[in-house]
Amino acid sequence: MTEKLLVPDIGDFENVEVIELLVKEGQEIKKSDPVVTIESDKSSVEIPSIFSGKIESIKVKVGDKVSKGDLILSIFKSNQSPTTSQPIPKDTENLIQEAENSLEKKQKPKVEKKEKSTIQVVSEGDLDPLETNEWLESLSAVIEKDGNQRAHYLIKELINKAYMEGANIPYTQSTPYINTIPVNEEKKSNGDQNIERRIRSLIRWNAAAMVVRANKKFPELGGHIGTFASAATLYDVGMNHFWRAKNNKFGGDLIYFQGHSAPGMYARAFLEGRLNEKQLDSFRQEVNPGGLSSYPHPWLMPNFWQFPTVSMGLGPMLAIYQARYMKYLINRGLIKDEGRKVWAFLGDGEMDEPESLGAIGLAARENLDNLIFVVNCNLQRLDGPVRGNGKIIQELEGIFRGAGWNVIKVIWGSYWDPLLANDKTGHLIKTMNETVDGEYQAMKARDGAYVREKFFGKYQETIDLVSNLSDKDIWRLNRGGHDPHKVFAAYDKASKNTGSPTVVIAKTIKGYGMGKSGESVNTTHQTKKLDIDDLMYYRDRFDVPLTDKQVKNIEYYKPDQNSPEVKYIKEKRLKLGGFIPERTTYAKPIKAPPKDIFDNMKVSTGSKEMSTTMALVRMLTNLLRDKNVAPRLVPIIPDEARTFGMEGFFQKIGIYAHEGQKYEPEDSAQLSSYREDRSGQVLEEGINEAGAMSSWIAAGTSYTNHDIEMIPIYLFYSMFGFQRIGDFAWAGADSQSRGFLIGATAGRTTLAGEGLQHQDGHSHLLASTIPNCVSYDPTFHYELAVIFREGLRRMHEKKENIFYYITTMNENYPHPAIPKDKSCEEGILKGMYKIREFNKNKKTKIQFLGSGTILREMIAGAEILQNEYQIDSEVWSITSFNELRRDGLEVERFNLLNPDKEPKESYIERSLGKTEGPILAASDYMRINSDQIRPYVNKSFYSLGTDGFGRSDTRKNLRKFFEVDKEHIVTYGLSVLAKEQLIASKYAKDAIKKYKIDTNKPMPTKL
Ligand SMILES: Cc1ncc(C[n+]2csc(CCOP(=O)(O)OP(=O)(O)O)c2C)c(N)n1
Ligand SMILES: [Mg+2]
Repeated sequence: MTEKLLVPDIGDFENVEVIELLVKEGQEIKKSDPVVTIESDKSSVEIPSIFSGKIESIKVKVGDKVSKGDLILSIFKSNQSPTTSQPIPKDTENLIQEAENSLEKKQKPKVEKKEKSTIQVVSEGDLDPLETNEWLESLSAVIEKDGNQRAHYLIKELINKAYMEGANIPYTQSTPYINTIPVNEEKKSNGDQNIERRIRSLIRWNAAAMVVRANKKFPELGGHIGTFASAATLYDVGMNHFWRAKNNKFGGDLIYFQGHSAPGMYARAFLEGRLNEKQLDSFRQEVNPGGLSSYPHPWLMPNFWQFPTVSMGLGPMLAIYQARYMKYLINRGLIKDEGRKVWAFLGDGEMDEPESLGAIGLAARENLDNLIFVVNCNLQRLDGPVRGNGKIIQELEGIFRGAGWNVIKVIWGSYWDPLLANDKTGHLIKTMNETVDGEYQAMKARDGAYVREKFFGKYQETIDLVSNLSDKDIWRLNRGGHDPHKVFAAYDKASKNTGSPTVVIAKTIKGYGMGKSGESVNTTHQTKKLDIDDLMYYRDRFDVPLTDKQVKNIEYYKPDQNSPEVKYIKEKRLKLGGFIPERTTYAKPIKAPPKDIFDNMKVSTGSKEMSTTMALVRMLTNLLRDKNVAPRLVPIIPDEARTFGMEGFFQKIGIYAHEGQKYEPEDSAQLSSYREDRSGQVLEEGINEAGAMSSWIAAGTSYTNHDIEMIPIYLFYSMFGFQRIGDFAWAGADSQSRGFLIGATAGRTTLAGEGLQHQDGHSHLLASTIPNCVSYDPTFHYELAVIFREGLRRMHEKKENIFYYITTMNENYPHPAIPKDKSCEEGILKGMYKIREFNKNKKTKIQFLGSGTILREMIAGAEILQNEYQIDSEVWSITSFNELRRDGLEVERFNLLNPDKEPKESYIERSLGKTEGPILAASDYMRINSDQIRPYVNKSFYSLGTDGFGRSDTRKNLRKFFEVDKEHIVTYGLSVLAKEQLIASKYAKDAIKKYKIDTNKPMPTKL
């Protein structure tokens, strides 16, 4: 039977132009196949068929204007019954099935019989201790009989009841200052503890030795001993028992190492035979090949480090978004769910960075049970205690628990277990709760006698508790993060947790084992030199088998390849699939789409006006039809899809949502309805540039972390790009991310109404500071097409480790066809090409260099000059001042270093060398943007730009204010020619008068 396909509800738009017919009469199509593309003045969107069948007749043609309810085509419907939901891709279906099968069946938890113990709480403010005790005994009985879950349930019900009865319950997120995992639930490691301790000692020694040796040779090099000294056990347990490497059978766990603990990772790699002594001796000396970088830097050690973490606060966010991205790939059916984990090691001081905690809500919301944070709470940062007057562990527990994380505190080591078991009155826990971090730190800088006095001495009950312990015994009472048993148990639980991310909060001692020189003292962080006595102490503290002479020489200790230690360490790693960290890539390239996919961007739009942002979105819609590129595109937007006209993507490729869509969206009847989907492709990040950038980095490094090349394209307001997330961009560059950053609604005068904080006049300058960022400021749609395709080719086909920053604007104007000149494409990519020549008068000439939308002002100015002042000109489209400068710099350097050779010509010289007249350059950015190329021009050079604060107004007024409109271009052009003595100054004066230019107006930078 014949059905009619009508224009669906397209929201607020009417009379929208048909810009493409995607089907032909007689063609068989399936339900959901796109049939036409329509375009409003803001966005373009494909209309999908709601029937399967053969097209009988098409009722619209390109250029027609359509509205809701108009007939598009009629179709002879096949019998295939329409389905209401999108079919799930095969891979995804299998994955979901697998995941569901692997879900543990919910069972009533088995209750282990354990020794009866009554919970003890000591509180001075207790009105009726007997009554309290009865309640506590009841609770203990419940725990004993029905387990923790039941106890939790009852407590929750009690709180709810009290709340309903009007009691204002003070809510507390933190638990007593003891380990989360009770002793009887600790999973025991099957490792050989003696040999693991010896290995750990050697790693500790070698890590410290490499820092001390480097600083002995070159004191300026610096380095850190204290961080790794506090974290060695946390790393070793992971390395020996938990972290699975990438190999041909498994994708590998991803470990974000704390930046300052890098020496420990090198020291382990040395024992594993991956690094040699010479390399350790080149720690922090990277200029000559073979040096080891100060911190984890994939750019400098591309086969070793995976994640740059040393700029504190980036690691936590990057890890969260990495874990989320991993789930995204799984849910889209692009990688298998192998139970891989993301581990991030963080400092307790680092947790003060707003970014560190900034995304923990997302981690819980997205149920990232593939994510484990380990916060090394050595209680100190660089200058002093993290929370001298409080307790960082308790604070973090509250924050993470409140956000929905699974929290595992590892506070006390095994030596404390008997004491806690004997704490029948609860005074030990009370003391633990009451003691603040400043005291805990001070105690570990002293000795056992001091701890007895200051800690146990607070109550008679605690004095009694340790009365049979010597001061030495008290000193040996260890912290959880230094106890491999406790750490193992915590990691084991963390790895098995489902449904939420886990944070392991481990208490350690900064500079553990460094003795007087640096253990738990405020200066620990910066200790990089140890004198002989300190080294001897360190050796003895960890039983490192070195002679005094070897210690004096600060020799490394490397056991023989056949020693039990080396065999053990290698065996453990072999069992876990290989070495960590290691950075490899086996991703296949993505073939760049054929040039013709961009053909519609190379013809003139005639009188039709559009913005480059819209042209870009159109281009992406085209790319989504390329079978190689389409599945790999990762569009990322921080709540700006509608601003950029991208709402058509919601229906077409869906918004990623791990829970799918549990509600019928308000706009469900509309073509661009807000569609969330478990296998959705768009990452809609909310108002969260840092998160969006972290997603971009995760996707841009997918080729190495997941062995699949992906094409992230992150669109943002250009002002909220580099300026907002500059440090992430730098980390993305270090990570060798590949992908596109799109600074949309760009320009100081082009984004008219938004005003000072929105109007961008410098993002290109910020982009230029990143060496592997290639940036462009195109004006016309064909320029954008040429640049984008080349980006796809260079990054994703040829695998160059660069990324692209392209600005697009929201000003609508007609776009011409690409010039016929064959060298035009080369020029677009190099940074400049001649777009217009005005030579009617054959007298005086000026060269105009224009960029972005200001190029159009220049073309208009050049026309006025020719027609009204008989001045000829050549107008050059500058697609990238940044790229031109890079080329100029390189050529100049070559020429200076090769004085005897024929000098090379920069691209700028090649383009402008033979032209006549002075140069006037302008862009919608600060003058320094175009000034960048001044040294390579060898001609009189002047520039205009938008220096100063933006403000809201019309584009016309803004351009007048910043003096980049066509009238100012004409006037300044005449003035430049007068200054160069090519014309009389009266023409410039006339123009000033004619255009009512106020010569007394202060510089816009002062307004
Ligand atoms: C963004 C940033 N700011 C400052 C620093 C300098 N810095 C390096 S380590 C450090 C203290 C780190 O303390 P913490 O996070 O507790 O780590 P720990 O060494 O104690 O494990 C500081 C301030 C940095 N690396 N990054
Ligand atoms: Mg610290």
